[in-house]
Amino acid sequence: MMTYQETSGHALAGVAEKVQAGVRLTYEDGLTLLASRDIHAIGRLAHLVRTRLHGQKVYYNRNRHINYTNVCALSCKFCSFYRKRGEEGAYEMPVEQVIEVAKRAREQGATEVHIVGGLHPWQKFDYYTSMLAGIRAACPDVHIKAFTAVEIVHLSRIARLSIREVLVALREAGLGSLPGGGAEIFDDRVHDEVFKGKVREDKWFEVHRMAHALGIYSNATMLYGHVETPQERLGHLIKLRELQDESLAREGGASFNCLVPLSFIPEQSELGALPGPTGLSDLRTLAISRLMLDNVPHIKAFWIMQGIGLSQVALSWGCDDLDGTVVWYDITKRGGNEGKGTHQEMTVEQMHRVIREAGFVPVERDTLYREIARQAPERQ
Ligand code: V47
Repeated sequence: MMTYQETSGHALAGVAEKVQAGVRLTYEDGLTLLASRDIHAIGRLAHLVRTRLHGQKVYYNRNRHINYTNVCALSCKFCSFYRKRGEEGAYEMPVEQVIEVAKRAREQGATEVHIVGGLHPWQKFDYYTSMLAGIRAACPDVHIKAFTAVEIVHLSRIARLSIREVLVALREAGLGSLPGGGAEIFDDRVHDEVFKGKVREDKWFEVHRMAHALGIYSNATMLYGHVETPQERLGHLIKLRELQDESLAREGGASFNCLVPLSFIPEQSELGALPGPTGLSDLRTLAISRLMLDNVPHIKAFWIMQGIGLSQVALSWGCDDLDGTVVWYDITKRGGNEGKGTHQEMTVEQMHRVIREAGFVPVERDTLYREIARQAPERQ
């Protein structure tokens, strides 16, 4: 039997044959990949799959992340973002401020706002619907990707509505799609050790299953490189693959657009003593995500997490998307947490340079991965 320490070249050749033939990989194949020392062979296989799907294209979008509050009822150990109300650094954006930011982003060329925040204990449901309706009215052509599954469950509790009713109400107010956050690692052991108090995987899946049934597209994430084992990472990917199979089989429904593997940043979190993933572990995880999730079209290297340099390399390790221009991001900040790290931006020019230099063709996309053609390059 194969153990985690040893993968023979022969075993990897068996997996390579399957990938070349387009055959779905099993959990055991995933273990073989995880245990292999041949990181370059894994990269080549992932590159084969991403090239089959997307040729030389690398997608990016012009977006603006808006974190409307860092006040959160939860205290997840991996998170350095949350504050308790009244604590130094705690903030809550009024609806008007969120709308203003969206308007400014639109003026600068953004096609998407990505809105997520903490689980605010006292904010009423109409705060969220007014936020969406206000943005919709002020910038009708901006796609609103908002609220993780964890926030959706929180809203269903405060509004005393079912998950279905919350999603329908949010969509009526302007919601376009759901981001993938809050998934972390789908495993009860990891849940209880690192994010006890947060909804478990059943609720995360219930929200995304319902969204897909309602025709609302969504993304998925995986937070890796903390206390989870490689096997638990693999289990996470396979659970996502199963829901995607189900969603794709439903006529007229929606599905996952992409997986965003999030590289754990220990700085300033309660898990600050952990070393965090290395570059090779990032590349291996991204590549194996590409290989295991044969039914999810896009794998995103979110440059905020993996860093611009490694994200550029990741484009040859299975990734076809860099996310966006971002501009402002408060959930994780490299190099300290004193409020200085929130301006995190890649301009369109930088995006093109990074992609071209890696040998790919930059393609601007909208949230649903439709290509956008612009007359002349615009600055953001
Ligand atoms: O759910 C929190 C993660 C997520 C840390 O859908 C951390 O397109 C690393 O989900 N180190 C929110 N990660 C971000 C997110 C996301 C980002 C970009 C694109 C999309 C998308 C979704 O950030 C949380 C959590 O898993 N996170 N703390 C940390 N210390």
